[in-house]
Amino acid sequence: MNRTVLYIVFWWCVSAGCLKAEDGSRLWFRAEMTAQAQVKANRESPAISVAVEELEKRWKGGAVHLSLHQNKKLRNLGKEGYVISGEKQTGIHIQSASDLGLLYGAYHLLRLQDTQNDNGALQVEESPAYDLRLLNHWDNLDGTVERGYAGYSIWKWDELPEKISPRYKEYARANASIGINGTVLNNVNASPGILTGNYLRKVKVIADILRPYGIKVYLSVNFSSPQILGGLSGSDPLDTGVRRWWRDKIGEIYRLIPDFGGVLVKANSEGQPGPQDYDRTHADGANMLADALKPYGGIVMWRAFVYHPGDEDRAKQAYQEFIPLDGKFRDNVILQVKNGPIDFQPREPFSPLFGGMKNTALMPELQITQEYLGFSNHLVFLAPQWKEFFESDTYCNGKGATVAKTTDGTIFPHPVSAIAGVANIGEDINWCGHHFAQANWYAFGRLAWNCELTADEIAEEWLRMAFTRDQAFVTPVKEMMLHSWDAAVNYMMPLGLHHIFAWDHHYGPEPWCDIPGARPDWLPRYYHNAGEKGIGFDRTTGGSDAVSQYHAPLKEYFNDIATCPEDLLLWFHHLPWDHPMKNGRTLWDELCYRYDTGVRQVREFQKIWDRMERYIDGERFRHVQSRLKIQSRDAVWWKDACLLYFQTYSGKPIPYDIERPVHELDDLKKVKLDLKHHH
Ligand code: GCV
Repeated sequence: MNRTVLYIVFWWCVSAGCLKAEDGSRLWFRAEMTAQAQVKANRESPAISVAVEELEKRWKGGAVHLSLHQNKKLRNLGKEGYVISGEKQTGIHIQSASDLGLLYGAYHLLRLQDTQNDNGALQVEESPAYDLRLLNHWDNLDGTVERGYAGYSIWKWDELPEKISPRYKEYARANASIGINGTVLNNVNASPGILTGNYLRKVKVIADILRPYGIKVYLSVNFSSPQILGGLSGSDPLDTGVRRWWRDKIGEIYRLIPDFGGVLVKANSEGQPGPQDYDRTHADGANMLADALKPYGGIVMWRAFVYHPGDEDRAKQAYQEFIPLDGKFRDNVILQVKNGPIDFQPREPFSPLFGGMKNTALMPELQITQEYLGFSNHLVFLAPQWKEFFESDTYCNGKGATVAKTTDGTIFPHPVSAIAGVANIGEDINWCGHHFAQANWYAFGRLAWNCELTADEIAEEWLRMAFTRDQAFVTPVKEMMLHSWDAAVNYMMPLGLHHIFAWDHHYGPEPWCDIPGARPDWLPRYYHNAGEKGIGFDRTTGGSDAVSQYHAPLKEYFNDIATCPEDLLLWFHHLPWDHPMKNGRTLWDELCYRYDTGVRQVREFQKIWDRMERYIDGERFRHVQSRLKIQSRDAVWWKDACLLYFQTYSGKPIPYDIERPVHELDDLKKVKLDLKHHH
């Protein structure tokens, strides 16, 4: 072919869309936008325009009618619910009592088209499990992201409000398509600067872009803002001047952003200021902000992530702090509680605050970003972890009182229900660092909408949209995803071990870590307690008694070695190395086998992945392949580090039938990664 012909072929390809880069930038929107569907709506609104446009460009079936109207059935589905009926070829009807319901209905229909083979007669009725489904960005104003592994922040504060990154709209669309309806733009370790007029004008621009997609903006606020920004002598929540400052500031925000969602607060936690600095309680602090937000319908999300160095078991402290305040919060305050009692560990029992606080609205906080799960190097699909959490029985109301039911309004009705996920989004071209980390963002949204979906269903949907519908690819890769969390727990912290990470950055093992003068509750030894006699944290009635924060009969189950789930054994018990496990092995041997299993699982993932080369694009294939190599090496690193270190106490051989260590403990102790984490 001569040059001219080549050139023509090239441009034909570009215009036909066949040269799209498979760099992950399109997320789960890889289907063509070339349809020309007939779409009609009985009303107009910015959200309806988005719905119409999405359907016109992507729906490959008969006419779609969107109708916003009120009837009993639609009202019962709530303001975001919808009904879809009809048949693909002859025509579809989407109905809702609100324009946002129509938008969600449109995305639902398109998802069916993108993931299902058969679109026969449709009869769908949906409404979300949680009212507020939020992302929390731990993004700093200087563009860095705390615990972010996908590059700098997507929020370009120095360019705003003049320059608008095209990513803001793509972000809005991706979130709306999975039902996310709110976002906290900045880090909970909050700079007071976010509340200056200068920044609020930037925030307004983002809010305006997200609004048609049904996404409200929220901000993390620094409790000392009245003092730092307002020049007051302090920030005592009961001081009239302080209260006035907040009222004025909140009023200023609502003049710019009339549908501003509210604030998120990390107070008296890890060095952040808070009401206790003035001998006031968390309720005093939260209620002050709630009063300022109330006239506008805004909410306060007050975090329960508090712990102090001292003799008390860290796992017990949030419960001790907040249970006495149960019922003392305003009705527009929601306590935001991490899934587990410590801190997003690879595996934790659920926090006993769930089911413990009966007169205060509680919202779960999940971590989408993989702070403790190999950053964006490890492939770890988190839906199985979150499902375990949602389905955990708190027994607060007899059997079947799952965490989901205690928070979604089923057992404790409160004015609003909510859930948050700490985002894994950054400016990387593929958004999340690892292509498969996108699946965690996706899964969070889907579960926040419907926590009864299975991890299997979510993985299947995502794979079909993000890669291909070919089952020769989807089936094995889905299996890999569904086992990936289990694998990570095995090679990092099996049997209930927790927090044995490297200091500060949390990438890699450092069970030996000892920093002179460091807070003991920031050191691994505090958690594993390994010694010649055994290993584990005794949280039984004879130990720290953390078990007693759970309802009966769960506390008895956890307390008794015979009934404590082995996956959480060393979370609740300190046991001798030769403690007999249910399968007849000793604890030491079982620990060795679990670490070894984790390594073998990752090697299996590599084999699965390499077989997939012919089904997908080379670009993403190679990227994931290279990350799996890192994960495999890291798994061996974890196994060797933990087993060789614990062996110095157990004094027992690593069972001879498992792979031998390939590292020397002394060498591993010298590993110091230069990874910064930004406060
Ligand atoms: C935003 C953990 C993380 C911190 C994080 C904190 C929190 O301790 O390591 O980076 O700070 O949790 O959730 O507030």
